[in-house]
Amino acid sequence: MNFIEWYPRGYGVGFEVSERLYRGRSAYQEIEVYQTTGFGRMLVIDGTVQLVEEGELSYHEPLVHPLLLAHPKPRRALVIGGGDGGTLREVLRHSEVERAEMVEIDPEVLRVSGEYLRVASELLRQLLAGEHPRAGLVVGSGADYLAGRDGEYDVIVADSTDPVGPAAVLFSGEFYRDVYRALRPGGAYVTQAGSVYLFTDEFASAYRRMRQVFDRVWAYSFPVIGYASPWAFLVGGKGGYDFERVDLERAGGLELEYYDPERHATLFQLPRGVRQQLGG
Ligand code: AG3
Repeated sequence: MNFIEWYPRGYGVGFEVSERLYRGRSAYQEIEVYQTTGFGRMLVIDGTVQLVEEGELSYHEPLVHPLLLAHPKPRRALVIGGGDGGTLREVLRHSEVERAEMVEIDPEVLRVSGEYLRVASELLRQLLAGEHPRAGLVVGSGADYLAGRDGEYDVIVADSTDPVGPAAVLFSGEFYRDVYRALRPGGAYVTQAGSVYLFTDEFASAYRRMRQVFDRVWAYSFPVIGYASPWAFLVGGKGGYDFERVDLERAGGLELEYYDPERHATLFQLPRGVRQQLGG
């Protein structure tokens, strides 16, 4: 049996699966968990692959660590979405982070991830019980949570589904303005931004929208297991934040498997045509 996620133009990304372990409809979306034969369990939302257990680090590492290693002291962190817990788990590996919050809109994603996936089940249990010493959980809309906040966070990480459905608001100019205001001076924001080749228009328009709001914007990509790769990411900086300079000493303690801080500059390699579409 196969599970295939269909992207535009008949491009598919698939896994051989032995069974479906869960399927349910929450107030926001359809959630499924499959057993793949080669990559552990797989979380699928509205037919799109969110992660495979044996490969999720190829997404969570390049999403979280470049942003935090380029910040001199990321003390306060916010994760928007990421209800499986993988993004917050990576954020908390940075000992500079004194306090992190996760705002997830869909309690069913938290429950199903905790029950079926070995991504961050102990972390999710602690969050749901309000027992984590450095992290807190808010069940609600990230956009509502951020509106009106001013200068509170050093780093904000958005780990959302694609820019259609419940996450569309997280790619709007209004949301980017709220993010910018919520950052402390020298702070920065990162978001996943879709498939470089298959969602190029969405990627390019999110890039341009972010450029209207942030002081500096960087586009980068990484090959992610389970997604139509390379996958795009966008960083928006406030004030003097410099995404091109990472702290290699701090990086040394992280024992990374995919993202290589020594070769940080390779993140910025984008196909020539895509660069042109972004506008140079
Ligand atoms: N967040 C979703 C990434 C987007 C996947 N899109 C797709 N397959 N079309 C991943 C959640 C992992 N914490």
